[in-house]
Amino acid sequence: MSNFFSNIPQVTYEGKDSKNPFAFKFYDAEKVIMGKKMKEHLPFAMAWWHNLCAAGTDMFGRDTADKSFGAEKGTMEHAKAKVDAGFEFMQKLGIEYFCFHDVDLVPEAEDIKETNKRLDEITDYMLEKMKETGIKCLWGTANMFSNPRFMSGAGSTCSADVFCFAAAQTKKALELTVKLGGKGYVFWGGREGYETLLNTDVKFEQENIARLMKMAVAYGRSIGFKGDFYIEPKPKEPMKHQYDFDSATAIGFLKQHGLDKDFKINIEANHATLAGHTFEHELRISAINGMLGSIDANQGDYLLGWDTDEFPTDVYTATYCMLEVLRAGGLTGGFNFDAKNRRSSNTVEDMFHAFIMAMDTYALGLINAAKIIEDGRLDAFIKEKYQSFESEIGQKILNDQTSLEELAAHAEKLGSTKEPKSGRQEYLNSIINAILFG
Ligand code: XLS
Ligand code: NI
Ligand code: NI
Repeated sequence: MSNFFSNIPQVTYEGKDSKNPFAFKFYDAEKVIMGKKMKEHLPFAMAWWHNLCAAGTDMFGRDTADKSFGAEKGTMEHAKAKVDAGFEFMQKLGIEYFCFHDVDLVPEAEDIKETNKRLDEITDYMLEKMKETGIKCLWGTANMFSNPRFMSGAGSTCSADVFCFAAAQTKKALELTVKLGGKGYVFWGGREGYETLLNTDVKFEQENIARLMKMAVAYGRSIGFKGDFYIEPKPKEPMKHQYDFDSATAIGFLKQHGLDKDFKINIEANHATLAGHTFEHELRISAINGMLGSIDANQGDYLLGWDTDEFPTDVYTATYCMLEVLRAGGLTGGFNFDAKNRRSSNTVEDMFHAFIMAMDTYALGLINAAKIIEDGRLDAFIKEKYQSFESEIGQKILNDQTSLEELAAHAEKLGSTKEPKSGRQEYLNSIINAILFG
């Protein structure tokens, strides 16, 4: 076991009165809520890219954090040091899963054959660590947006050769995901979109993305991948128009191309708000379509119009998220912290503070959501709101046993009618506050 974090103690639950900065105040892994342990409700995952690779570089300045982990960057020694550091980090926090892109793991070589060799080597090493620690892979993916060859997209590229590189990376990343026992495989289409219609054949590009996904399903299943494929919707950034705008758009696309049996949605909180939706809206749309798969648990900033990938601190949002997750019967995937420290929080301690805060936020969300469900007033209100559909005419509508003519005759008989029941939004908000803070 490495000790990059020797000055950080094992992080355990100490309760809300604890002043220990390296203890959970709300996340109590073994505590049972609604019949399941907290750690089962909340399979947390570490994002390899943010936690072990990103070091604070932004458009205006270079790295502020040291993520060398004692090795020279760009070497396989560094790749291994990241594995050591990553597993030590996850163990200290009791995080049971990680997520990765292919090129998070190793320095990308000029020649794809060499990159693949490096990937084989590093995943052998990761497998050893996984056996030692019991830590598992939540999902894998291929980074098909950083390399300049993907400047005009991966599946949506205008170059048949580049399309082959996208296929090669997808193939390899699927093999690695299977090798590491990943539960899911993600497509986040960062460059799958366009800037202007003046140079873009949208239909052509979308059909090619579907072709790539179909081949991925066929190959994945042929090598024993039993998990879910995911689309991770995002409306924009880096592209102006991204094809996977939001959950509803992605679900429509999957159904159109017959991919809906193999795919679910990986919903990122920050992407939801960029699409002009609440996080819980995206979760609900996926859930009612049977496609609530996994979550990238971060948050954005309402003052900023891009993917700030902040660690989640908003307890209301976490509560509404967990309400959706509990009502849907849980996730088949998990909660990946696709989040990074702020640029000026640049120490090892900050890495831990971020995860402790984020895990506590979701623990609070879970505790609150369970209270709301157990309280029952919200569910009872919604049930009552639609009660008129229990009437004779309501039942006819629900059972598709009527027609516009019959309904029109019914309306005419009524002549005029009262408006529907009040939505009582403010009253319901006050119930939520009373449950959260009472
Ligand atoms: C970028 C995405 C990305 C995916 C994985 O905005 O969130 O990090 O989660 O490719
Ligand atoms: Ni993400
Ligand atoms: Ni994102």
